[in-house]
Amino acid sequence: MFDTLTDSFKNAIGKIRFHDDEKSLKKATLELKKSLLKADVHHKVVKELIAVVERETKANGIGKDNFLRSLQGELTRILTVEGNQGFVFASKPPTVVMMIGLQGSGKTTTTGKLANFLKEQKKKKVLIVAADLQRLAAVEQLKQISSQIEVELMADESATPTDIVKTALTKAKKDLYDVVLIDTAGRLAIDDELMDELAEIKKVAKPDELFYVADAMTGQDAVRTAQTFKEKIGITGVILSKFDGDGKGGIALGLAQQVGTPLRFIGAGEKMPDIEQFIPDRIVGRLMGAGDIESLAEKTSAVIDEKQAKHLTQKIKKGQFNFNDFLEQMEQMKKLGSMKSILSMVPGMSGMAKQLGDMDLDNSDEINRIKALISSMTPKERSNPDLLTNTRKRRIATGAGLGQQQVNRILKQFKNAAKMAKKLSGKGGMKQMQDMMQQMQGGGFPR
Ligand SMILES: Nc1nc2c(ncn2[C@@H]2O[C@H](COP(=O)(O)OP(=O)(O)OP(=O)(O)O)[C@@H](O)[C@H]2O)c(=O)[nH]1
Ligand SMILES: [Mg+2]
Repeated sequence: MFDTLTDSFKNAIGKIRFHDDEKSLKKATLELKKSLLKADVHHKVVKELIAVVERETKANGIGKDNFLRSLQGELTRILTVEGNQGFVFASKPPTVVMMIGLQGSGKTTTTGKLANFLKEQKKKKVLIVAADLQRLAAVEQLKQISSQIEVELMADESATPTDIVKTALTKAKKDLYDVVLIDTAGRLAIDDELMDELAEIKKVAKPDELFYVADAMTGQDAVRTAQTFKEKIGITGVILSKFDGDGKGGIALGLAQQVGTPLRFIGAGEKMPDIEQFIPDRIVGRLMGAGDIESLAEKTSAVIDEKQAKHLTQKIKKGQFNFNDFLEQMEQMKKLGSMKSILSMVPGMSGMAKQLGDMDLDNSDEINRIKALISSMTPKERSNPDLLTNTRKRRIATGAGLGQQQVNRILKQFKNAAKMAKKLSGKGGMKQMQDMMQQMQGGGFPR
């Protein structure tokens, strides 16, 4: 997610040795400055960062370690501004959140993502409120999203936004909801009518949080509109959406400083799991190529059921991994979000995430072929891959619309994967895994 920035830091750090002179420091800071500007970090933010890193490194002794430490400290300082971090629950539920922003910035999608995050990772009861009654399609969109993630929605096309918010709050208190998320309407540009409507809703909702949703692809414009929304309505957090489309990523660095409001979440993808908390020291770890094990652990423990995982390991050990297990695994993987974002949290793997590109579990041809193949099997065949004789394989191939060779290839792959998993799960397997990881690394920072 932060590939370009991570590369910038790596290049700059490469210019300086463990003990070095002022000339190399100059080279390193120049490299840093150039690449930060290229990544779209605001020039004022860059200037300040460079000045501090240069001053501190000189004071502490010019060398790689001091340069790194200073850079790390400065990045954390830039990303940390006064206010809440991640999602903060009100002392008395429900926590009321109002989502605001320009048209098409991603408010509705982000509302769904947040609801999904709160439900899956924090195990909370969430109510979504459709306070965007401008367009019929807007309510329809929210209906689709909330039924997909199985979260309650409050919508009434004939009510006014303030009325529906009132009704929703009463319901939330009565039915003990933990969080109420209010999706509001957007406009192409900031106008008085919109600001009045939002102010009205705010008066009724008395939100604990006002999240401004900023489209990362609009760059510095996102910063300016955030400032205006902050002045006119007041905001307590910024969510940067469409970060997947912004190859440079610099906007995430300067945004909090420039607006003076903490960045709370980053959305990077159109799917519901594609959202991450923005916690400054964790993000700095990732920027420095050190991964973010904490976030990864949170994400996986919320999605992966420990009992089920143990059961599966047992099966793998006994060589009983079957097609049903495979389908189940795929469903769990999907809940984790994109492969790329998962890999970027693993120390030393960010480089690999870049090479891998985005493997989409819904749209990958290969995975669709495997799924088609499995759906053409009888329940017995699914739970026992050894049953697959040639006659059965031919029937399955026809059913799945695949060629005989394709079927053979996929089945062979499946067998090999199960074998490999069995091997890795056995004695010394962990060591093999680590060796494999080590070989794949080499992308991280020298430490
Ligand atoms: N690639 C990508 N697309 C996104 C992301 N967030 C939202 N989108 C897409 O952006 C488009 C607009 O998103 P919406 O959530 O409808 O935006 P909105 O702010 O609710 O728009 P209005 O209600 O019209 O003001 C949709 O096509 C979303 O799928 C993201 O993080 N990444
Ligand atoms: Mg919307």
